[in-house]
Amino acid sequence: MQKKGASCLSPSQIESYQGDGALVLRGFFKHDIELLRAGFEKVLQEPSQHGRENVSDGEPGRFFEDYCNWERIPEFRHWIEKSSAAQIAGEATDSEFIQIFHEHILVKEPGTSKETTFHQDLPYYCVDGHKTASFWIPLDPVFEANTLRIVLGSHRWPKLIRPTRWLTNEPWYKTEDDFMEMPVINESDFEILAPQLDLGDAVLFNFKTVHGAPGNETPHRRRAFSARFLGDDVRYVKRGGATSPPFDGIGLSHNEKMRKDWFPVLWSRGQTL
Ligand SMILES: O=C(O)CCC(=O)C(=O)O
Repeated sequence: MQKKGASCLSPSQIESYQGDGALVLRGFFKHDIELLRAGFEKVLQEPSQHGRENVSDGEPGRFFEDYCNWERIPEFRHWIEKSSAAQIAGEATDSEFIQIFHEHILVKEPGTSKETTFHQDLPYYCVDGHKTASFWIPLDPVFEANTLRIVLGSHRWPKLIRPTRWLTNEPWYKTEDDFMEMPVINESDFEILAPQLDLGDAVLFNFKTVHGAPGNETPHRRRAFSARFLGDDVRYVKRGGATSPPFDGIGLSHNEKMRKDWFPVLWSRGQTL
């Protein structure tokens, strides 16, 4: 875990993050893996009401996800509050302050062929804004065959992509909306980052950055811990139905700032909290 205080990112890393919509961080979290693995196992043992299986009956493997557990899982709370993640998010997004949005766990057991379809996270969320940052931290080493794939520069696409349900591929919202369809993502038309990551490495990406992942046909588990942070331009938005996560009872009006009792400020520029 890094100490707060001095800068975490160099000016060129910040420029890359803002230009590409993603940045690979090497070794930043190598002392946090056991902590995050312990929290991860607790969620698997006792999932929340949000826990979701993404592999249909008869398909091989298991792709399970769950989120919004950090307030009941002390290991996740500790990491979110004490690691340098919020500061990194603040520097990368050039924000005056950073709020936690939520954390997310995703596991693909060995022999899972189910892909994570290419998508943007923002259209699933009840927020809008450009200064956003998600960390994808693998808790098992990942290789080209099972790592996260990021479409560089896609955070600048002119419209949001229609979100879909990962299990069935149906549209997430039932109502008419202003989303565009996902283009076919291939290497001749897009620049795709697919980094091999060791324990302690992470990918940081904007909520608008298109990303996905292949299945996990390796003999090893592929666990990933994601943590999602909000910068100072983020506002609440109403979308075409229940969002993911739903945040029922949030009590905000369209375009209001996100409430600080639910989404605490973890870092402010010039101030160590
Ligand atoms: O781990 C995966 O398969 C996908 C991760 C993802 O979509 C995310 O963290 O936003």
